[in-house]
Amino acid sequence: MSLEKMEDLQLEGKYLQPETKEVNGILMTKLISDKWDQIWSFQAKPDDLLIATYAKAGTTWTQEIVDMIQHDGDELKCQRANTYDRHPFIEWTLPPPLKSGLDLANAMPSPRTLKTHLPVQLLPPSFWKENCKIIYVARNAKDCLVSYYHFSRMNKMVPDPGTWEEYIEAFKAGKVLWGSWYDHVQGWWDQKDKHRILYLFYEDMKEDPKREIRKILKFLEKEVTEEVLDKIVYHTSFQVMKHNPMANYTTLPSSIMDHSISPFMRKGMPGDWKNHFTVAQSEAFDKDYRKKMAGSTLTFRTEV
Ligand code: PPS
Repeated sequence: MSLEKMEDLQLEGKYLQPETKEVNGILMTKLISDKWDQIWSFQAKPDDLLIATYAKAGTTWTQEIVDMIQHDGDELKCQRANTYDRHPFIEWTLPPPLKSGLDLANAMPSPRTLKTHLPVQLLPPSFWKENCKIIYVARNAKDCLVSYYHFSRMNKMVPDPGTWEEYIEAFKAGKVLWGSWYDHVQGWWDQKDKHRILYLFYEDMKEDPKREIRKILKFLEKEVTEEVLDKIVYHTSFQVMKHNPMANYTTLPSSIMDHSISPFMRKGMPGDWKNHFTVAQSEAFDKDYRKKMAGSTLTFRTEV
């Protein structure tokens, strides 16, 4: 997509601070909602690999790991394009002439690696029909919330988050783009043994990236030497990705993502929620969390 074009459209007020509109009860941008029939009928192919996450759960990190695996640890090949052009974000819709996720995906030769934040019930059915491999990454709710809050402050393509207090309530109520975190992580968890889904946790990736990358290698039926594995760990570390313009979203105009408000690669660690929640906010959040996740076998670590 042309950055000048994006800025032109932004000046015309065409898509910044977007309107929202629900799809089957899930909050989306109006642009996504209006295009929903086309998104729902997206044709997946058997050799597509899908990286699915709730927003801010470690999508970009996983995309970089997968790309490095697919390119045998050649970091220069992985710098061929921005993350969002290497791996189309299938539901992400921008006004023409900007390219939407569907346009990019449909134009991409196979095998494709795709990204989505859709809750499991909204995944286009062709992914199930074609039995595609899916990597799902989950991150604990409080760190997701913090990351999403700062992202919503710096990214003019998503709604303004309001105050911190307001945002906590919106997140708890699932009144944020892509809906409820609780339903998302649980919905995908319930499907993980019925389909080809590798369910990973951000906290585990942070604790032992090599161990988690080995899981991805096995899932993708790929083998690399120990030397290549070390290269993948290094080039997908937070510190290295933070300075990689093809992975850190800094090539977008600052009128769209303003990294001076909060960088996309912000902290990259579990437990940062402690620097944001007051004790009272944390207790209230935990109480509500226990109710929403009651009976679930899914557990998260909130620090490592
Ligand atoms: S998005 O916009 O939904 O695709 O965002 P997403 O990539 O899922 O999440 C962004 C958060 O992931 C952190 N990040 C990383 N953490 C650890 N290691 C690596 N390599 C890494 N790359 C990205 C990023 O910093 C965001 O988290 P916060 O907590 O805001 O720092």
